[in-house]
Amino acid sequence: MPAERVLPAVRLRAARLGWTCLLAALLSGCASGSGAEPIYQGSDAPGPSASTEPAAGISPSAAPADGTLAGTDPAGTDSAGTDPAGTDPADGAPGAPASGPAALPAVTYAGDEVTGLGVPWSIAVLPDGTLLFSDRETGDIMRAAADGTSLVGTLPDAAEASGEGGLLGLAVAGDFSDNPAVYAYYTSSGDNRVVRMSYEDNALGEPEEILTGIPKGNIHNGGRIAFGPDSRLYIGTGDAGNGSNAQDPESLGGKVLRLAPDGTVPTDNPTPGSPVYSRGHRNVQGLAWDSEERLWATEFGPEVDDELNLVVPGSNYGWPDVTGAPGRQGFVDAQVAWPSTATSSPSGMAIIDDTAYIGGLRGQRLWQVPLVGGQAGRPVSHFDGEFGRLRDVAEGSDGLLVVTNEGDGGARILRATLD
Ligand SMILES: [Ca+2]
Repeated sequence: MPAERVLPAVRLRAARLGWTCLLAALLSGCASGSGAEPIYQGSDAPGPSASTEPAAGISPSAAPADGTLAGTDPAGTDSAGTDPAGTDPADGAPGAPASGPAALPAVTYAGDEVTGLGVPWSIAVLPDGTLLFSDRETGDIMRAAADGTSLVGTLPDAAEASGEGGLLGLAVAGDFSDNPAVYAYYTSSGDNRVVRMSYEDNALGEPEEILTGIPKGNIHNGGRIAFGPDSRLYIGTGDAGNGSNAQDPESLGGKVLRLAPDGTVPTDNPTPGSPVYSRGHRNVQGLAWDSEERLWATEFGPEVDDELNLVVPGSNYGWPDVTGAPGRQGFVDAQVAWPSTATSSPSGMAIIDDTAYIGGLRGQRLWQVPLVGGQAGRPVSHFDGEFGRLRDVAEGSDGLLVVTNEGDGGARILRATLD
């Protein structure tokens, strides 16, 4: 199944190379075009893109040539990679809009929403604007609203987790107003799991198991959960420190999973009866959808090749066999591969107006990535080092909400406007 899904994409990209090379050859000769990895030809779309990215922290020397923008804009060749679709309107890319590139919104820090936090990991925004956020170490789920901040519930066994585990992702469904419930992903004594709790009068009910048996480890526990535009619950997991989990179709580790809100497996999942939606992931901590309802996911790489992936159901994203965008048959290349985890470690992500906003942990910066027609453009960074590690990003009532992750009371949720 993966091969069937992947090959058409490769063909599409190969078709674009004609355009790419025509343009790129004028600039730099379409260097690797005839090699085994035609896919990210356009990445070197060289000069122009680099010019948009002086502050991004992608090492300038590495940026153009090493696949930083892996496959980001095979069609692109365009400046900033923002215009892949625009350059190849005839390529038949599904859903590719004909609109051209637009300047990326300016991102401006606009104050703190909540301060003095412990180890916040995830935020969920309720329809009335109330914020819920999790604390990884205490297992607390807190509420922040105009009338103050309060505790709405605790998952005590999450607090016993060690390493990177604990209370991780939170999510609320689109029908929250009719069926108020909060979903949480946490590390228990024996596994990682997803539970649902009713939410009434600013308090959570007893947790009900939605999915159990996700492998746990000291590292790579994944943990992001989000409801898609299809009202399904998507779950980003990690390999729990064992790379083979990611390729094992029977393991829930190293996957993007998809479930109905009640925990049952949707009949239209790629593999009947399996929650596995895509595999070959190392540690997924960001999930969000663009305007065409395409799912994007971030994951941590091993020192190199932090990734932003366009998730195609049933596909294989390579870990642990490959990382980044090597163009290996049977694996889907990352659309963005940051050459060093020192500049990224991409965690939570929000997509607003087809621009992704990604919190960088080790990189201590907010990455902004244009997404056009299912292709990522060149990342631009903001807040480099200003607020420490950035753990999660969500869309707020007026721009972004960003969770910082300094620990020891130094963490906060800040606001940023997009203009
Ligand atoms: Ca990968």
